[in-house]
Amino acid sequence: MATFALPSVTSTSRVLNSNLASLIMSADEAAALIEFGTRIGMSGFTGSGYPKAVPLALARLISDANLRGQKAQVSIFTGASTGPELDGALARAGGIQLRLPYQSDPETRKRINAGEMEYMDIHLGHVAQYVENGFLGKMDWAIIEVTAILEDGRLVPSSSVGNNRTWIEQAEKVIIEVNARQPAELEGMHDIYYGMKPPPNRQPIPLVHPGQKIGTPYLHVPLEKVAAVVLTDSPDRNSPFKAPDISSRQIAGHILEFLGWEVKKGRIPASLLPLQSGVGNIANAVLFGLLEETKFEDLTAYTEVIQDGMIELLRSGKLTCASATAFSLGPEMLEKVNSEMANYRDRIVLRPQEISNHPEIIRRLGVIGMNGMIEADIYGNVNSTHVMGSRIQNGIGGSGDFARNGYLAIFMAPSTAQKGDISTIVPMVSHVDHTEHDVDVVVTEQGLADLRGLSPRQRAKVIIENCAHPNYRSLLLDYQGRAERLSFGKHTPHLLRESLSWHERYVRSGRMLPGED
Ligand code: 0RQ
Repeated sequence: MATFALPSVTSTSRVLNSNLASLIMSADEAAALIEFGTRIGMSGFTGSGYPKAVPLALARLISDANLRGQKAQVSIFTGASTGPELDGALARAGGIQLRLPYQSDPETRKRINAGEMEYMDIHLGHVAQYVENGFLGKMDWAIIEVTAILEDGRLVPSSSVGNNRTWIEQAEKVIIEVNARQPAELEGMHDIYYGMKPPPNRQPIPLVHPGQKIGTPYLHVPLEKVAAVVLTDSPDRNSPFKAPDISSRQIAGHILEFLGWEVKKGRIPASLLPLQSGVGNIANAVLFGLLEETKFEDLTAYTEVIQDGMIELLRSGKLTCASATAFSLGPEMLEKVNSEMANYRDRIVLRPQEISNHPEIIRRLGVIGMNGMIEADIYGNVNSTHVMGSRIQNGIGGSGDFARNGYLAIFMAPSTAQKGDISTIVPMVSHVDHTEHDVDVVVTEQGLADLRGLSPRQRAKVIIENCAHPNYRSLLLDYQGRAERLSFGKHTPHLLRESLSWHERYVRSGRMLPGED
């Protein structure tokens, strides 16, 4: 069971609507309203803006019920990953039947990979319409963290927007957590678009600049749907970013040099095109690299998460505006940003994830997508999610939304993992998230492979020469040479019995390199 204490809060100053104020109750009372077996849409995106009290109380109820021999579980849908009080507590209680669309919690990951929990890994930009189309069944509950409730009942969103509009609209009943720890200055930073009609009546989304606002700063909730209001006072939880190591700095350096060439060739302006940067330390290192780079000015971002590096870019004035669906800050930066939130209100826009990740807008703006990967193969297929083809790490997140639809899809990773026992450049990926058709550039600390305009055999040469670690380069060249001679077809040459043998060897012996095994 979880070890976190429930926050004790009595302040009602952020609940200005008297009807909703009359529904204030404890997290335990609110959790007791939820029936087991239900489908719950919760707020939360990469450790920001997730409900922090009711999920914990629900995990306790589930744990008690399971101890009594009852099989108590719920299905949890969110924006993306959350925090230990949500994913961690509910997973530990054995309380999650189905989880989607993205997670990064160690306990949840363990249970998914043990086959004890169902997990659907969905493009983040698809979730709202999947639910609205009815593909995922009826939503029973929405549990949404907000910053405040206004007199007329409108909700001031908190540090993430995610799928909150959809959960509130689709769920039968709503529980609102009002978190006094979220800065009141968040009011005005959000842009909730309510203009999305279902096909065949869908209209163009009128967004042509990353900083533009096309909706309203507030979430609307039909007051009769609200079953409970719970007061909290807990911080968002995000793991600190590691200081960029040599390998991340080298990867960042290759990308910046490449973008510099693109500017020189006149293909993109010196302000680049709107940047999208994925989760993780390497993505953050690229942003820090941009900070030191003098060639680029007046940058913009159209992305999912505002990380530490992006805040530094905003502070320096290099980045003029950033559009996202959530903050995703390390603990120190979180404190700093929360204390000066008003400074960012005109330069940061937080939107629903169906808009931050919308293909129409990403294509229109020409976003440069930079995302981490688990592995790439010699033809440019990318695996972002599954270690050795079967063990999920996090999920595809928004990487596919940006890779397929952006101006440039860049995938990056160190050339080896697990102290060199794994090559991240392999003959054939063990799971495919981004096909060769969606990948423009592969980068490791060894170098960068620009795959645009190359046939599969040409791509293989560039990826092996530029990106593979020297310990694996000759093995890859040997594979590719033999495949070119012996393959059934010569367009994308493969030796089928051998193509996944590196993974098979690792699973068997703990190393991809051939040895005495
Ligand atoms: O394992 O934690 O046990 O040390 O994977 O890898 O190198 O720390 O890199 O934090 O940037 O994560 C792809 C997972 C990279 C991430 C991935 C092991 C490695 C380590 C983490 P340890 P690193 P990062 C927008 C976009 C998909 C979602 C996405 C990710 C751990 O970038 O989840 O892009 N991307 N969203 O050792 C075995 C390999 C490995 C490997 C790495 N080939 N084999 N293990 N690891 N490569 C944001 C959102 O959508 C929310």
